[in-house]
Amino acid sequence: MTGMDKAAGMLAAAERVVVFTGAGISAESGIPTFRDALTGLWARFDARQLATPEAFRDDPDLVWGWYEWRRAAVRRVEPNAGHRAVAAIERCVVVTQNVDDLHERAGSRSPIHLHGSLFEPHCSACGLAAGDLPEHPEEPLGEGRRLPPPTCGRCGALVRPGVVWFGEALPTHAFEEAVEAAANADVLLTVGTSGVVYPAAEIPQVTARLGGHVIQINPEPTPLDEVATVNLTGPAAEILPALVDAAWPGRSDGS
Ligand code: BV8
Ligand code: ZN
Repeated sequence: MTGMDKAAGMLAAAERVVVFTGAGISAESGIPTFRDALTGLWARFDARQLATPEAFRDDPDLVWGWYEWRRAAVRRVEPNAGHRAVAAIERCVVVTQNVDDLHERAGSRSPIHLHGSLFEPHCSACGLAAGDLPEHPEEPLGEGRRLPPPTCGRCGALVRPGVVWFGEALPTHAFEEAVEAAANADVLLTVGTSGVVYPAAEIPQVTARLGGHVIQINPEPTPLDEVATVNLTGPAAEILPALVDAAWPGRSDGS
């Protein structure tokens, strides 16, 4: 029996399924992963240096420009067959570390965003949601530009990206919901994450600890190999449709 057959059998028999995703599921839509080297204006940085409150405090225009460049990039791409296969898994709970909206645009209803979203900027002081941001006429923003963040309509402080930076707490409700779903899952698919950022990387481990099966989909080994019942090695846009088709023939749109 191949790993795919084993995984498909587990998935078909599961009552409660969680799909836990990282940047790798958006790679085939053309969105660089977090570990991909940064380019252009930000080439001299590691993403982990820029995705911090300190970086925004020290150079808000550089950091805001990076997030606006990423937001514009997401708006220009489409969900891929991996996102669509996840949306074809009925009643699954999607828990994502990604800040893009590709799961939603593929049809997954209310994915849990552990690290926030590019589309929910808010005031860095009073938290007021910043509403719709201006689209940048020069889209695509070439290799990006420094951009001054907008200021809050209520208190005048700088608007910041609606993401969780390193050193910041995850949204409590989202994390509790994710842990609860992972604890009750018969099967958790972990897709396209390097499994090194905490506490998000705890999620697949919760399922494994409580007796659920973890199926990992990734082209390369990660620390989550330790807790995976099955490792399906390869790209998400190829493996996920094949897995959904094997579990429920004809359900994924396969493309
Ligand atoms: C917290 C949003 C406490 C922003 C992100 C030491 C010092 C300081 C902190 C720490 C430390 N040790 C531990 C910590 C905690 C820290 C942490 O874990 N650091 C790591 C680096 C060790 N965590 C935090 O700071 C968290 N907060 O701990 O707060 C606290 C508590 C109370 C009160 C106050 C504070 C917050 C972490 C959240 C950071 N924000 N994102 C933004 O996007 O800009 S994290 C960011 O990186 C992503 O969101 C993602 O979650 C994470 C990892 O990225 P992945 O998604 O895994 O992507 P990656 O690029 O790493 O890997 C891609 C994978 O895809 C690879 O495996 C690749 O093989 C695979 N792949 C490639 N192509 C494909 C594919 N897979 C499938 N198909 C393909 N085609
Ligand atoms: Zn404000």
